[in-house]
Order: sequence, then C-alpha cells, then structure tokens
Amino acid sequence: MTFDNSANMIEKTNTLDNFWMPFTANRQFKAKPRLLESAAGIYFTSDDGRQILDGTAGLWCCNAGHGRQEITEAVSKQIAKLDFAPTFQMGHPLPFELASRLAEIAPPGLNRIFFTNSGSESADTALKIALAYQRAIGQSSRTRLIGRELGYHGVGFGGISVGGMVNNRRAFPLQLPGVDHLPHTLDIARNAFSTGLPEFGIEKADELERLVTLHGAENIAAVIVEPMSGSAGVILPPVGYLQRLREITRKHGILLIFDEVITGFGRVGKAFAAQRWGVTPDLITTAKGLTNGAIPMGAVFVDERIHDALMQGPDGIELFHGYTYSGHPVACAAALATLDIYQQEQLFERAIELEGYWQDGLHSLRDLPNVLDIRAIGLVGGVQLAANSQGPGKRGFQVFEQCFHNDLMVRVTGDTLAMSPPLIVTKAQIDTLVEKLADAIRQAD
Ligand code: PXG
Ligand code: PLP
Repeated sequence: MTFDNSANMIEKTNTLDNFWMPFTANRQFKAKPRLLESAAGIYFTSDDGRQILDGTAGLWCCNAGHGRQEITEAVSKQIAKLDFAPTFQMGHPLPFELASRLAEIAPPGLNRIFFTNSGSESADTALKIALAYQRAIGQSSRTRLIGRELGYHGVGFGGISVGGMVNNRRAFPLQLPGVDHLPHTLDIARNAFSTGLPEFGIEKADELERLVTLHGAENIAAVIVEPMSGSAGVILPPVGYLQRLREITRKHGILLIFDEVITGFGRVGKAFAAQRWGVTPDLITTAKGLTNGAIPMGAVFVDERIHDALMQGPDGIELFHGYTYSGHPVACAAALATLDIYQQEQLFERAIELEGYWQDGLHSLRDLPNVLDIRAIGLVGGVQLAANSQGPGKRGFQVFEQCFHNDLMVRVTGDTLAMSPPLIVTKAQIDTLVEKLADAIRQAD
C-alpha cells in the first residue's frame, strides 16, 4: 500500500484498515488521519506538506532531532557490513564497544549493560535481574515487587503489573502476583505551578516503610519508579523524595530500579535523572534516546555487584534471559553515532542551559483559561487543564488536535499536554511552541 500525495484524505481512509495502531483511537484516527511523511531537524513534514514543529521529540526519543546524517551513515554502513549476528553464545564487536561507551556516562558502579529492544523489554529485564539477584545471594524469599500509582513501565506483563496507569491494566487483570504500589506524587493542591522540583511530598516515600512492615523486608525484591513520570503527564519527584526512597531501600536490602526510558539521555539535563538528582539506584532501564529513536533498542544498566553475584554459580549460562536482537549490530551502530552527537554537541548540557527559558515560557501560560498546573524541568514540560463538561480527557484531546492543525505536535494524556522537544531546540522555536500551545488552549471549549 502506498499513499498518493494527490489523493484526498477521504480516499486515503479506505487504505488504512489493516494497521491496528498502538495506543490509538483507531476508528477516530482512520476517519480523520494525521499522517507524517518525512522529518528533518525539529520539524516533521505532514502528508499535506505542512511543516510541523516536533514538540515531543517523536515519542520522547529523538533527542538530537530528526534526520541526523551521522546516524544514517553509521546504520547504512553497518547493515552492509554485518546485518545480523547472534549474541547467544557468540559475539560481535559492536555491543561490547557500545556497553563500554555507555558505562562511561553511567552513574558510578552501573557499568554492566544488558541490551533489549524497547523500554518494555528493559523494564521486564530489570525486574527479572532483580529476582535472579536476590535468589543468587540466598534471599529467595524476596519475590515481591513494588511499583507506583501512575507509573508507566511499558506494556509487558511485568511492566503493567508494577505500572500504575489504570487503563493499561484494566483489561488485563491477570498480572504478576505479589506486587504493591506506592502512592503517586502528584499533589496539585500543594504544589501547583512550582518551579524546579515540587516542595511538598517527601513523606510519600515513607509509604515504603509501611509496605516493609506489612510484608517483611525479607519478602521484597525491588522497587521500580520513574524518577520523573513522563507518560502520566510529567509528574516530578518532590524535593528529597528520591533520596528517601534510596535510604529506605538500602536499609532493607531492597533493590531500587529507576526507569529512565524517558529521562535518560539528557532529557533532564544530565545523561540520567539519577545524576541530575544525585541518587544512584541499583539498576537503570533505558531505550528511546539511546539511538535517537532511529532504530529500536533498549539497555539496562546494572550495578556491577549485582552482575558479579550472578557470575558465581557453576560454569554455564548465568542468566536465562535475552532477546534475539539483544545487541543488534545495526542498533548498536545507531547508538554509537547517537552518543557521538550527544557528546560533540553537548546536548545534555543544553537541556540545563535552556531550562530556565523553557520554564518561563511554559509558566507564561498559567493565566490562560482552565490551566490547573504547569510542571517543567530540563526540557520536559506538562500543562494540566481542567476537564470540561464532556468528561475527562476531552479538552486535552481538543488542544492536541488544534495544535496539530496549527503545525505543532504535542502529546496528550488525560487533560495534560506533555512537551519534550528535541534538545537541539532554539529559543525562537520554544517561543513558537509556547504561542501555538497558548492559541490552542484559548480555543478549546
Ligand atoms: N518505561 C518508561 C518510563 C516509558 O516512558 C516505557 C517504559 C516503554 O517503552 P517502549 O519502548 O516499550 O514503548 C516507556 C515508554 C507517552 C508515551 O507519550 C510514553 C512512552 C511510549 C510511548 C508514548 O505517553 N513511554
Ligand atoms: N516466539 C518464538 C516462537 C520464538 O522462536 C522466539 C525466539 O526465538 C520468540 C518468540 C522470542 O523472540 P525475540 O527473541 O525476538 O524476543
């Protein structure tokens, strides 16, 4: 099936049936499609020839902007040289090289890297490594996993079990047993329109002590949280909250996993949120920005002590886990070229440099109608609107559609608009983004 540029939208809808679109209102979309055909820098080109400002780095993944020549060339060269090679009981140089490069930018100790193909696979991999580790050190009763309300850890059964976005779980009640959830940290009543990290909410971390008392520390394997929740609408960690989680997990021998699929690779101004907020977890999950979104790939960063504990048994396969495409040569080539760009263009630092300008821009929207809260950090931001009388999510979706109509791509979750422009964004482009968003908010019912 090909799209003919000259065909009008109605004709095109007749060719859209077979692709069952992920996380999409399929019927609504197919009646009124939004199609992108190419991308360069910070713009998509739509099928009707419009230049659309990418306010979301694709799906939070194209941190260096689109159409990066260095990545294109690296991928083309690699696919011609070695299109695939197994990494089960065999090897090729690229994942070794990439893992060494990643270890250089990782928080101290998190220097053993397990490759996956997505954030969902990274989350499930981290949970499995946590369980295997506890068993390896003789703590086999530590099987319980703790996530958090409103958390997103992808769509595998592990991820939805520890995740806390209700719609992602509702239709799939058969989940991992032995899972609990911490309360989320969104507290608009106390923290609305904060700049920087919200002041109130550190005590939400103390709920972990209650779960420890309830179940016994000897039964809990790991806690997994996003240092900043992206999917649920940019929910920031209150001041001191991540430190408190670290103290409690350490005290009780519970592993702490940071899911940095969104926050990794510069989004909040350092390679990882762990570094930005000075808290080192035991494992970090990543994907997305690892390859600038160009080729699917994920990576789990594991503390060397966890890795070493799993290398103790009798000779043989130490961890019965892996994916056909773990360490895929073409994905590795994309990741290596991406890391070069991040370094050469100092893009992580750029997110810090622009943070103040970005925050001021978004906070200028606070007096617009129906704005309940604005949250911004690094180069990520959320604008939460009040639901309208048609029900939750309707006003948010209207703003999203209006933005797209007006050549701006944003994300919507419920009534929160989420933005995460490529880290190459300029001040002038931030101004444009803010103006277009403001227009759309003004026009919404
Ligand atoms: N963990 C976190 C923290 C994520 O944000 C995943 C795991 C899963 O990654 P994969 O690669 O399996 O999709 C994610 C992905 C959005 C949105 O705008 C967020 C994600 C993906 C698509 C859309 O809400 N996050
Ligand atoms: N299903 C079947 C039938 C398979 O043979 C395999 C891998 O060999 C998988 C699933 C897992 O695929 P992947 O390794 O790409 O996750």
